[in-house]
Amino acid sequence: MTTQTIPVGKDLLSPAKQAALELRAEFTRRGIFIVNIVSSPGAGKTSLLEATAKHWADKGKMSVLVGDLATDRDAQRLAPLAPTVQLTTGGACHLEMPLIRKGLDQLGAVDTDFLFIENIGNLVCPASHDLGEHLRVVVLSTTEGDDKPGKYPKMFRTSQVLVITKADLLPYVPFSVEAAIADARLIQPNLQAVSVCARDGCGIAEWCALLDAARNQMLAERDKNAICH
Ligand SMILES: Nc1nc2c(ncn2[C@@H]2O[C@H](COP(=O)(O)OP(=O)(O)OP(=O)(O)O)[C@@H](O)[C@H]2O)c(=O)[nH]1
Ligand SMILES: [Mg+2]
Ligand SMILES: [Zn+2]
Repeated sequence: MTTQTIPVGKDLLSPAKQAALELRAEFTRRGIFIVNIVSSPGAGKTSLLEATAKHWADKGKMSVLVGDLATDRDAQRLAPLAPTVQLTTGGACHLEMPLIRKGLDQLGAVDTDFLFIENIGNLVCPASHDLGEHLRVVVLSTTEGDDKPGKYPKMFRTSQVLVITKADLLPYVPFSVEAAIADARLIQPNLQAVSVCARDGCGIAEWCALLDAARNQMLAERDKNAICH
C-alpha cells in the first residue's frame, strides 16, 4: 500500500482567519500589540480609550481604529489624543478584516506600542470575528447589570480581559463587581478583571499596567521563538 501525504492546516483556513493570523504575525514582528475592545453600545469604550491616551500622555504610544455604523463622532473625540482612523461600516454590526486592512492603510506607517480597535457596540457577533488582535477586552458598564456575562457567553469566553466601567455610578445602581467577575469566570476562568472610571481616572493606571505587561509578554515570547528557530 502506498501512502500519500496531504499537507493540511494553513491553506484550509478561511480567508478571514488567514488574514487575521497574518496581521497578528506581522504586528508581533513589529512589536505592536493589538487590542480589540468589544462591548454593548455605550458601555464606555471610547471614554476608556480617551482616559488611556491621557494617562500615557505620549502621542507615540498608541493608535486607534474605531468602528462605527454611521458617524465619525468617536474618531473626532480620539484624534486629538492619538493617531485615529474611523472605520464606518455603513450599517454592518461588527468589524471584519478587509475594513481593518483599509484602516491600517489609511493610518499609514505609525510606529506605536499599541493598536486599539474599538469594535461596533454589540455583545453578539463581534465575538465570532478574529481581527488579528493579541488581546480581546470586553467592557461591561455598571449600568448594564452584573448578570450579563452569562447571558452573552461567547463574548466573555473569547475575551482575555474584562474591564468594568463607570465605577463612579456603583453607589446608584444595583451592580456587584464581585458578582459580575464571578459570573464571567464561570465562562472564562482565566479572565483578568479590572474596574475603572474614565471620568475621574480611577483604575486607569492599573489597566495601563495590565496592557504593558501583556505587550511585554508578547515581546518576550516573540524573542524566545526567534532564538529557538
Ligand atoms: N458616569 C460615567 N459615565 C461614563 C463613564 N465612561 C463613559 N461614560 C459615559 O457613557 C456614555 C457612553 O460612553 P462612550 O465612551 O461613548 O461609550 P462607547 O462604548 O464608546 O459607545 P459606542 O461607541 O456608541 O458603542 C457617555 O455619555 C459617557 O460620558 C464613566 O466612567 N462614568
Ligand atoms: Mg465609542
Ligand atoms: Zn455583526
